[in-house]
Order: sequence, then structure tokens, then C-alpha cells
Amino acid sequence: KIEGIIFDLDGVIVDTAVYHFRAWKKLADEMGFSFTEDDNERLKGVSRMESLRILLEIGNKEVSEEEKKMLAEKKNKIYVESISGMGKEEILPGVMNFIQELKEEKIPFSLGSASKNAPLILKNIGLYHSFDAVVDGNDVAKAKPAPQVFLLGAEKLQVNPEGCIVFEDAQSGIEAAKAAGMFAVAVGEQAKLKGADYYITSMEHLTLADLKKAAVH
Ligand code: B16
Ligand code: MG
Repeated sequence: KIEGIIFDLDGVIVDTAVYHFRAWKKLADEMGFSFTEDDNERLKGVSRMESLRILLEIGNKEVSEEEKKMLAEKKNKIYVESISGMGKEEILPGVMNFIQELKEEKIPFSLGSASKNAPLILKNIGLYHSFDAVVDGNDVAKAKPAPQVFLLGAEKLQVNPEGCIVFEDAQSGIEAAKAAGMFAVAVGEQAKLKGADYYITSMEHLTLADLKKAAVH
């Protein structure tokens, strides 16, 4: 039985990955190394500081702790500016219909995002109050692939982890969902996402009936 649903934010509800990518790329450009969209795959679902660590590794740069802090702040400023103009129109296709179905069937749902900017984004797209609970990068000490972010979501929804279905677009997130003992739905290119229980290319055309069938196995 489906007790609750947990959505990742970036890449599932909205496509902010492209904004993250542009902001990190700007930093890389300024530091004089290339950073590609393929490189960016490694940053999806990963916390801000860990993303920076990976970026610096790609660029083969060693910087002081202080400089790291500065770089992370700089990236976030660029990022926050780019998401400030976001609105409802950026909600990905299929999301609103699916949420509507959940509401009709009284299945509670929460957000499970690594982003400290998640509340801001949800408010910008007008969905903050639709969620029964929001867990984001401000609430957890251990980022994905640690299960904490999703376990806290189940707790807040007052449901069992085994009854939860997680929608994720990142490898780290799928690993986190599996570590939490949940059913993991990968959203995106199947070849890039390993170990999920069910694969969809996007939220478009997804119905609760399909999901129920898939989750029974
Ligand atoms: P922030 P998600 C993640 O969100 C992004 O996928 C990841 O690229 C980003 O580094 C992370 O949030 C932290 O974001 O810098 O805004 O705190 O996919 O878990 O919703
Ligand atoms: Mg994501």
C-alpha cells in the first residue's frame, strides 16, 4: 500500500539543475577550467559544499577553507538571483496533475530536497502550502546518499518508510531512498540512474494507477 510520497525538488518538480549548472560554470570559467553538463551530473542531489568539492576536484584546484566558503557563497548568490524570477510556469509537466490525484486519494506527500533554497523555490512556484511536509538542506546534517532526508520526511508524514515512494532524478537520491527502505522511482534517463525500482522519463503522463501497479511487485 502506498502510504506517502516524497518528491525531490530539483529535476522532479522544477528544472533548477540548469540554474545550478550555469552558476557553477560561471565559477569554473572564472577559475579558468571547463565544466560540462556531464560533469554537472555528479552535482545533482549533492549538497552545496560537496558540489564545490567535486567542482574543485574537476578543475584540479586546491583552495583554502576560507576561499571555499567564499566560493560557495558566490555561487549561491548567482543561483538565488537566477531563481528569483521563477513562477508557476516552471513546474514540470505532469506534476500538477499527479499532485491533484494524490489529494483526491488523500495520499500525503512531502518534499525531500538537499537544497537550502527549497522553501524559497516552493514559494516562488506557489506550491509551498500544497505539501504536507517539507524537508530540505536546512533540516538534515547528512546529505544524500544518506537516507536521513527521506526518513525525516516519512516521520513528518507519520507513515512507515516501507510505505513511501520517492521520486528522484539523481543517483545520490536514489541511493538515499533505497537506504531508507523506500520504493525509488527514477525520473530521467535510465542509463544514468542505477538501482531504482521503477523508471519514468518525466512526471508527464504518470498516473497513480500506473504507480500502484508498479509498486505492488
Ligand atoms: P542549494 P535536490 C539539490 O536539490 C540539487 O540537485 C543540487 O544540485 C544542489 O547542489 C543541492 O540541492 C543544494 O542546493 O545550494 O540550493 O542548497 O535535487 O535535492 O532537490
Ligand atoms: Mg534532484
